Amino acid sequence: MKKILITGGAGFIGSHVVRLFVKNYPEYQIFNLDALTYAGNLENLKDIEAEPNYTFIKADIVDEALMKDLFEQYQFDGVIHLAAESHVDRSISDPLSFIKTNILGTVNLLNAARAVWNGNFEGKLFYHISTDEVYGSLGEEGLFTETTAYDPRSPYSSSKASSDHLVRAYYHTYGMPVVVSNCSNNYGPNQFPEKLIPLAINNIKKMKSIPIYGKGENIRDWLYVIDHANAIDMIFHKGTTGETYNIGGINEWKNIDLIKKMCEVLDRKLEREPGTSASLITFVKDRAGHDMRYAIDSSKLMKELGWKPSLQFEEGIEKTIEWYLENEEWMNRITDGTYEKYYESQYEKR
Ligand code: NAD
Ligand code: TDX
Repeated sequence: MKKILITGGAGFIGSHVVRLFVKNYPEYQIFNLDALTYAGNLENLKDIEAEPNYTFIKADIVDEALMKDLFEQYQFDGVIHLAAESHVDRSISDPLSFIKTNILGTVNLLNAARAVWNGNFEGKLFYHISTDEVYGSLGEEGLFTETTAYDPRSPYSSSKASSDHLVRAYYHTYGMPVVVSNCSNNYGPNQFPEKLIPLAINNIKKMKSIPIYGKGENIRDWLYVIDHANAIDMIFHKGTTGETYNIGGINEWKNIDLIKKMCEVLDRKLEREPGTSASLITFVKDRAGHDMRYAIDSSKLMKELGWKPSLQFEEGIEKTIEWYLENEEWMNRITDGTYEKYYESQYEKR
């Protein structure tokens, strides 16, 4: 039985990847390694926690000795590495924790895998999950491709760029089989409400103001999280070693238009007068170094592996909003005192 280590599996994207692998691959033993930071939530996996091919390991990837011990103990065959500090605003207030987890943590995993695999790479793979933010910021035209030069501009994206380079360095230097994918903004169930979409849903529901940075003109490409998980499955199984794959939704939205669209859907679902939710929109001080536009060319993944996004955005955002409205308890449990403190520190001075 193959042993697959998925890091960060209690987080937003990781939880969908763990569920997909546990359900679709009974022939694999899936190990979910997660430190359970503020962003990690085992409630995201309660439907699969009793499955015989699922094991949870609470551990911090920054702990070098522990990573070595765990690799020796379990002899993992494959790694899908998602654990990271993932929020740009937090990276602006506290860059060091991003350097520790995203750079040192990744190197600890690479070293632990290298020590245990010991040059015998048959059937082994280290798959690093990364972001389109490593490519920097686009103007009105153009798309990021796999050959776009790296130009990260936030502590978060710089730490992810660094980890991408290190993963590729282990391929070139030690011959370790690796693959990297860089994806655009994900949305869907289980996302922590520090990110724009769940934050806006939560605020609209509670009739709190919706903070839009700057003029709301920044553009993001949004992909439904299950489509990302499906792409990860394909790349893990059929991707070419040493290659990079870009993953995107072909779905660009200006922040303000996205929020207006969500306000319409929420007015309808919450049976409010049209325009009620949009009245909560509040323009606030911009994010420092705010990247203007991200847009991804995923044609390599589409042509080589036959992937395509399964959901139109209209359907995806309806499903997402429904999920958050139906899972009020999930939201209430994570927006506790700690979240309130974070929210005040980020937004009271904007
Ligand atoms: P998330 O913040 O929701 O989850 C991160 C998970 O990693 C959490 O469960 C957390 O507990 C765990 N973690 C953090 N530090 C750890 C440590 N030191 N040791 C072990 N576990 C630790 O993040 P996400 O949005 O699900 O993103 C997952 C990955 O995908 C990240 O690598 C991120 O850079 C990448 N990514 C995210 C997006 C997006 O839109 N969210 C897009 C492209 C790529
Ligand atoms: O309150 C807000 N108001 C606002 O206008 C927040 C939280 C965000 N924004 C803007 C900033 C961005 O232009 O909305 C856009 C989306 O912001 P986030 O949800 O914070 O995502 P982003 O910064 O684009 O990064 C996300 O996509 C790439 C993830 O957080 C990263 O982990 C991923 O790599």
